[in-house]
Amino acid sequence: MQFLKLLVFALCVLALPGTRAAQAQAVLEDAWVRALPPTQANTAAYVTVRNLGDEPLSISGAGASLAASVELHDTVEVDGMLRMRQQESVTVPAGESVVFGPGGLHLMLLGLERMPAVGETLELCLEINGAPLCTQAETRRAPAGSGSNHQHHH
Ligand SMILES: [Cu+2]
Repeated sequence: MQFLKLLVFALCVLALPGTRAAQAQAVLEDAWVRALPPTQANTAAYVTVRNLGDEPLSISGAGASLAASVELHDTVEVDGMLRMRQQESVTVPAGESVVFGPGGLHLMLLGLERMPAVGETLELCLEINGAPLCTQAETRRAPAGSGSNHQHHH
């Protein structure tokens, strides 16, 4: 009888829909912000989003300290030119990871109050299944050869 109660309890917890369950599934790793010259008003941030659960996660927005807004961008090649395309949302399949990194998907920090200094940490938040999940992102210079000349024109 005791076992049955426990089982029912466990099933109820597992069945909790939506936000809290989704949050527990998502892990943000290796977040960083690209340092650019202080004259730039925009920059990019990168992070790896791991989905530990067995349901897909949907990233539908983002925010960061110092930035007026943050957009989800992908980088696509059009006629030999790299262009950025805004994404409405990014899906992280069950049990997989999505990497926001130089030359691919990235988080576009727009309208910065000021460019963060190398070593400075910003709070970076992703909206995952409708609820914010935040991490600390350190500002770094992009490693050589990782598309550091890639300019963000819109
Ligand atoms: Cu961009």
